Amino acid sequence: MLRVLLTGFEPFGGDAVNSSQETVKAVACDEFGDVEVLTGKLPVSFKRAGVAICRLIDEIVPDIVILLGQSGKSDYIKIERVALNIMDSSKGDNDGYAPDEETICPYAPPAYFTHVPVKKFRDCLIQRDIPAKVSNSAGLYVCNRTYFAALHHIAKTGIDTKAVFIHLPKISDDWPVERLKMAIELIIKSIK
Ligand code: PCA
Repeated sequence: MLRVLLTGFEPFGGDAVNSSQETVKAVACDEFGDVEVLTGKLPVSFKRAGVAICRLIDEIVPDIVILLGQSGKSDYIKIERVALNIMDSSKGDNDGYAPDEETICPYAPPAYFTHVPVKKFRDCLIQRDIPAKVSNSAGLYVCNRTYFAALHHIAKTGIDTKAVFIHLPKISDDWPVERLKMAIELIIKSIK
């Protein structure tokens, strides 16, 4: 049985919903046979999101963590390859915290790469006409911070868990929740 931890974020930046959390809720309703999907909701907070994801990983000890986030400006799905050891934001998070080129963890490497096959994930979406690209920067906001926390925690503890971050477009006519859900389910099925 493959154990998947799937997380989304609460809304931020004045939006009423976050496409990542809506997708998590939609995927959670489905059955996957021999895949167990456990879910979590993360705060859009530089200070609290890292602790929250590490706690979920410790509790669930999944084979793979799929972190979802919303990328407002994107009209395709982005499979994120890298997490950088830096946070920066002029507009601030949901706590009003706005780090200015701050290091996330002083004793950690400058970056972590995911161990998942990012091109394989991208291709399984493109084959089904779902626009997707590999991205080499998850930004410097809370998503990157959370991705870094997950990859650093996995490296530090030595557990046999993989992690990947996937940025989703906002929900729209082109991107209804059903389509986002289908994309994430295709990726989950490709892991087996
Ligand atoms: N997107 C933001 C944080 C939460 C989310 O869904 C980001 O890209 O950092």
